[in-house]
Formats: sequence, structure tokens, C-alpha cells
Amino acid sequence: MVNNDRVHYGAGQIQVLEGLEPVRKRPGMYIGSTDSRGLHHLVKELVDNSIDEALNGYADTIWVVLHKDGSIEVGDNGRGIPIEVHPKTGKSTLETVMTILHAGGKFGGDSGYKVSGGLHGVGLSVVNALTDRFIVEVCRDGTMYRQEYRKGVPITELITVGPTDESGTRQRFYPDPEIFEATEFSPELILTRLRESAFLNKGVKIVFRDENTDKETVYQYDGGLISFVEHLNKAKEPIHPTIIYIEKTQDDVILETAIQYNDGYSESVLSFANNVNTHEGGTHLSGFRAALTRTLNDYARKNNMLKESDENLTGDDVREGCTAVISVKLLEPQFEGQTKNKLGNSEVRGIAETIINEGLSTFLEENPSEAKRIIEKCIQAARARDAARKARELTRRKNALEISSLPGKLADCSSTDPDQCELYIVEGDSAGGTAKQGRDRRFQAIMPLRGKILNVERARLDRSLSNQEIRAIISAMGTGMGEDFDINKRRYSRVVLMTDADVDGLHIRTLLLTFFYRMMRELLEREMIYIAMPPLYRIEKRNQVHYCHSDRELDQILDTIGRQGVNIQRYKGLGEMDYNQLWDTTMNPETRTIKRVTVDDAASAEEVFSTLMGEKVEPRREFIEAHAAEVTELDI
Ligand code: 0RA
Repeated sequence: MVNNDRVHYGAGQIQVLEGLEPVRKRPGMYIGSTDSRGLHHLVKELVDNSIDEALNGYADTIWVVLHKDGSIEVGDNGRGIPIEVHPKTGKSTLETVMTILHAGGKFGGDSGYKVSGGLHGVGLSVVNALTDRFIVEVCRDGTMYRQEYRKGVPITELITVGPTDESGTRQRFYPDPEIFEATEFSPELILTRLRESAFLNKGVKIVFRDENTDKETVYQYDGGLISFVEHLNKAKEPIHPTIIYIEKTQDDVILETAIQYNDGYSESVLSFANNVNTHEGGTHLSGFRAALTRTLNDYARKNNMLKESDENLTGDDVREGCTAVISVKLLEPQFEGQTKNKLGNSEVRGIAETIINEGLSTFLEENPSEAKRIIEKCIQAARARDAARKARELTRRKNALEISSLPGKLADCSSTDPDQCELYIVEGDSAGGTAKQGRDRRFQAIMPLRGKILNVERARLDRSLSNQEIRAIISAMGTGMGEDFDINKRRYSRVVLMTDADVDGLHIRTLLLTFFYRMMRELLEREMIYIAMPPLYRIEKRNQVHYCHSDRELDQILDTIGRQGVNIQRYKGLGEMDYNQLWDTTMNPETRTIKRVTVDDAASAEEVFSTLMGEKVEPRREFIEAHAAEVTELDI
């Protein structure tokens, strides 16, 4: 891998080091965190730069390669980052943007980074500062150039490699293990992000190659957001054929949205600002919602589908079964909220509302039979909501009686400070029993789940609330759910999902994630949900014990410690561990490998879920084929 030659620092290089020092000292300030999410920000930053080059019309292909040595490469066939001497620094423009904070926006002027994400658009120098090694190659004007950096400091001049007939930029880097908690890239996460970028930037071809598996994936969607909605509804049953599409620019805000209703009960509306997924919504989303409610009500009244005595359709009514993507691009986005994923620009609300009001009413006027199906669906939702409200009032009254009594199977912890407390939701009574023996009862509560919880995706609220397991989780959490959810009432600040490492376990975990995603999303937004990662193998040699999570890891350990005199135990489920083993591997805060869940994870869990559990056969077959490798590893 990388050799450890001492880097010789000259005066100029010491300057660079000082310039980027704040980034290495406080990486979180620049990329949010130094966990896997922060690590993947580095990739996104480079990909976004290349996408800007494509949006400006100079590149049509972007590629990302995961190399066997752990490095990652991002390239494009654009103009190539300029290498001419920069008047302010006396160095090449390339070296300038690689080594000076915030230099990105300054050198491009109007030709450059027009709509880069204000949140992540931290610039190349930040990425460079956080890498152990960064190699950049530029092809421009018939010549290939190359320069290499260590921890942000150039260790070569800008070298002229030789003539080329290509044009573009190629960047390859090794994340710095001194900065990141883990430096391994996740192909799944990268693929999800790249696909999202391809949907949001229609026509751009994005190629991903994983050299560990030799698999290549190409994303290119000429339909843009229309393709995105088609994809989101892939495993669902649309109730009208045409995907509604609206695109307009007003006051320097470019707005695009695509909408299609399906026969399900949940809402899947994704929002983006400058290609950043605004998980927490914001002004563009509230404009969208206001327009949807207003336009559908107006149309329903005008066409006598709602009578004078009928109440208006509510926001919930018009969002049931609604799949949509809304994307805005604007000059100076303000990101707010818990995870800085909420668009704050107040002017965008009115702009979005006006554009969508107009576009949607035009669609309804021009497509009366589709309009009729959509309105009928909303009216049905209104009726069901009425019934559900009654059912919920009943449940609430019941809850009021039960409020002092926590669910019987909850083994609560003794601390009452929510920030100290964690709730383990455990698959099965037997594993639940082991966890109770193993836990630290001061701050760890255990709740065993018997069998599967109800799929909230396929049931309306009233049925969900009558499900025992769901009610138990809600009362244990103390927060209420849905519109009644109140984070301040939480009894725990960490919820750990602990299921077996087999298909059933995966299924239960997915059901639970879907439940939290639908009913207590703020817990996910605040990243309070975790997945326990119980090991698959226990390896004992002499008095040394190792645990591992996959066959690959098992091989690696055996290669290291040798195969002789080794005792290997394969856990079929959590129930096979004794309480000491469960504590050591999964529950002890000092040693456990639990993984924090993000809204992204939950959304893709939901996707996996609707694909695997939905009514359509074809997407399910495709999914299983595409994931055959993982599925066998899960040991069906
Ligand atoms: C600004 C100006 C020019 C190129 C770029 C930005 C550029 C940046 C990146 C980052 C990744 N790939 C890129 N490709 C291009 C060129 C200006 C000129 O040629 O006159």
C-alpha cells in the first residue's frame, strides 16, 4: 500500500500545512463527522464537482472506481481543472484549489461552480486535507498532468506526464486513518447516492466499478425525476398512468417535481436542494404540500366531487399514497435543522407553491380521468381517516388508563434520565431472556418481541394501533407516534434493534425500521436508532477468543492466527449465545460494534421492504437476483 517515506517539508509546504490545519483539527466542522457518513462525504464532494462540470455542458460521463487497495477514484471527461499559474498564488490553479481553503468558488467565476451544494460544497482542499494520499491527473489541451499530495501537502511538482487526446479530471485518494474512525467505503451507500445523483441530473452517465467484485453499474436516466418516481413506485401499484411533471424557473430558483399516486397508504415524498437530500424537508417541501392540498381541493370543488357540505381534504388525505420528488436549485441555499438537512430559504416556499399550483391544475384540467382517480383516492383516505380518528380516540382513552403500566414484557432500567438510557428491542423471548441476564440494568432496558410485528406500510393507522407489539413499543418509548409524537417525552435516547443474522432477522429488522420511519421518524433524524451486530462466529484458540461477522472475516482471522487447534462456533441465532458472550459482543458500550442508522438507511430499508413484501412479483425476482450473494451469506 502506501509507503511511509518521510515527507520533506519546504517553506511553501509548511504554509500549505498551516492553511489546511483547521480542517485536520476539526474535520467535523467541514464534513459533519468522521464516521462512515463523513468518509462518504469526501466521495460526494468530488462527484458533485464532476456533476457541476456535466451540468455546465462540458462533461457527459462520470466514473467512480473502488480499488482493491482501499482507495477510491472519481473522474470525469470535462475540461480538466485548470493548471495555468494562478495570479494570486503564483502556483498552478490546480495546486491552489487543492491546498487553499475555499478557493473553489473563486477561480471559476461564472464558468465554474454555479450550483454546488452549499452544505457539502466544501471544496477540494478539504477532501485533500483529510486524505493520507491524493493523486490528481488532469488532461487538458492535449497534455496529461499529474500531482500527488500527502495529508494535503504536495509531495511532487505538477508533472507533465505526456501527450493525450483525452480531456478531463481524475482523482484518486486514500482516506486518512488518523482522521476517520473507519476508512472502508460502502459500495451499497455509494451506489444509492450515485443513482440519486443520476436521477437528479438527467442524462448524465455515472459509472461505478467495484474492483473487489469486478462488478460495473451504469446509471443514466434521460427521464430525470420522472424516472426517479417510476423507480420509487416500482414495487407499488400506481392508480393513474401518467407521472405528473412540472419544471419551471422563477426568480433564479429552478424547480422540478414529479408526482404519481399509488394504491398504498403511505407518503413517499423526497426533497432535494442543490442535489442535497433534504431529509428534514424545508420551505420547498412546505410549498409543495400547500400547493397539493389547495389545488386538489379546488379541483374537487369545481368538479362537484366535494359537495358544499363536505369538509375540505386535509394535507394527510392528499398525501396518502403519494410518491413524489421535488428538487430545487438555488444560488445561496441555507441549510438548517438537526442534521443541517432542512432548507431554510423563506422565499422558496412561495415560489414552489405558485409553480406547483399552476402546473398541477393544468395537469388536472388536461387529464380529467386521471384527475378523477386521484381525487377519489383522496376522498377515500378522508373517510378512512375519520374512522381511524375514532379508533385512535379509543386507543388514547385506553392508553390513559394504561399509562402508569409499562408493557408487561419490558424489563426496564433503573435510571430515569433518558439520555443515559437505551432500549434493546430483541427478537424472540429466548434471546430476550439472555439479554436480560447480560445487560447493565442501570441503563439498559430489554423488550423481547414475539414473532413479527405488523407491516405498517400495508395497514392504516387504526389497524397498526391494535397490534400488540407496536403498542408495546409505543408505550415503552413514551413518545406517542405520528402527529402526536413528542421527542421530549422519550424514555430512552438510544434504541438498539437486535435481531438474528438470518433472513427472518433481516425481515424483522426491516419491519421495525419501517415502523420507526413511518411513525417516529424524528428518532431516525436524530440518529437515535442503532442496529446491533451480533457476530456469526466465535473462534477460540488457546485462551484467545475472536468474534467475526462474515465468512470473509472468518477467513481473514484464520489466515492471521492459523487454522490449527482452532475451535469455531457458528451462531445460528442470538439465543445460542450465553449472556456473557452477548454482553461482550453486542451490549457492552466499551466493546460492542452497534451501527447507527440514518434516514438514508431507513429509506432504503423501506425500499427493500416494499420490493420484498409488495404485491408485485417481478421486482422481487430482480431484487433477489441482484442480491443473491448477500442472501446466501444470510444463510436461508
Ligand atoms: C472551473 C473552471 C474550469 C474547470 C473546472 C472548474 C472543473 C472543475 C472540476 C472538478 C472536477 N472536475 C472538474 N472539471 C472542471 C475550466 C475553465 C477553462 O477551461 O477555461
